[in-house]
Amino acid sequence: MIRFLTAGESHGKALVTIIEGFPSNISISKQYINRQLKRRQAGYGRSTRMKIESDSVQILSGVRFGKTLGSPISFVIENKDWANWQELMDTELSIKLNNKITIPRPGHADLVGIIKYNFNDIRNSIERSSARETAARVAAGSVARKFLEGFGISIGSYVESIGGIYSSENFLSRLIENKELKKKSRLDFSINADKSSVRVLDQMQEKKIINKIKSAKKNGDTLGGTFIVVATGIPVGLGSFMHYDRKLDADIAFNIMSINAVKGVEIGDGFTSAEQFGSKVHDDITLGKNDFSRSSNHTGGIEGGISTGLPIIVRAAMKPISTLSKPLTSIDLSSMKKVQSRYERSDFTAVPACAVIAESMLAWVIAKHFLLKFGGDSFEETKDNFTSFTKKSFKRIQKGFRK
Ligand code: EPS
Repeated sequence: MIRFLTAGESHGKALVTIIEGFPSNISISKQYINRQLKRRQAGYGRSTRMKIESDSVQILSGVRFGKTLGSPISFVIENKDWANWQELMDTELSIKLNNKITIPRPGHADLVGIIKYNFNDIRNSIERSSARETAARVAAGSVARKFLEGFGISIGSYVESIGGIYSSENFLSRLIENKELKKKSRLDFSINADKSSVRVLDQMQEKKIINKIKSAKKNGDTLGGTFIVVATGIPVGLGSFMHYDRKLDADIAFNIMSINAVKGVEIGDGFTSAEQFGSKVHDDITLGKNDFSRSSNHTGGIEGGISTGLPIIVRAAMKPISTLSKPLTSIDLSSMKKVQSRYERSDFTAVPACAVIAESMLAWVIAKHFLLKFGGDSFEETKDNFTSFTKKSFKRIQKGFRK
């Protein structure tokens, strides 16, 4: 079973990732991971912090001559901004702070964090709850992504809406109706989304969104949005209905919901399907040359907690960033009086980045269930197991049911 841990505070020295459980002989390079880190940093509406950071990974262990060893893989991503925070984030000094943070920002982890951990400075809540940590997750997800690419699995995303501004074209319904993604492993829409400063697929929509972000900035406000993540080239049989915690859709929902500020996750056309007759929702089973398929993909590629072989389609909602320069109401903990909330440098929107982080988390979950199904200590062994199953499973069913 693969697992990863991250460590690091937003303005501490660095972020650390430790990954365990991948087979040996997966090709991986610093450049490959850095490309994903760069995608995560992009997007109109980020804070000036993104001008300071240019995330790049140092591989400390688990890789030799560009291939995984099967041993724990560890990465470090430096926080360049640490140079400006050294004294405030020192691990040993015990300085008397004049600038302790005493006013919790509504919507953030500030208040719940200090109560839970008994802190006397809100800075201690802010640092680890910051979405800066997601850079370390993208590093982990990049190893999963590279591994899956070796089996023809691709993962991509696009932003569906920001601040309630959608495209006039419903690309998601085309995905669900199976009218896109004819080629198994190319996600052209994701490549196109990368060309947009807010990762949308429609230029008119992009213009409207940028104007809305500008007006949010002017008014000291922030915006959230929705995004779609898709994985193609998935074999049948990832996940299981045997136990609640082995269901692929449940695990995806957990992993996507774990991303900072994500408040909703949907697989396929989850919420709209609740309004329809069953005849409009369930996907007819069809027969290909050597496999089964479906006429449409309302289930988002998962039935009974198991992958169907069709693209996995996930939609998620990110709430607006909680730090507003237009103050909300809070309580100053040093006086216990009602005050206006404080402002700290922040993003105005981070939906484009969130979609890239969600790609990494989806890659991670799929790699996890892929290895649970196919196992293997080396990439070659996993490949043998995978090839044997995908070649033989359909034939076994044909033979087993033949009268
Ligand atoms: C974040 C606040 C901002 C973001 C940060 C997440 O950082 P700062 O407080 O230093 O301006 O830019 O995101 C990142 C640094 C990043 O790399 O994504 C927050 O409060 O979650």
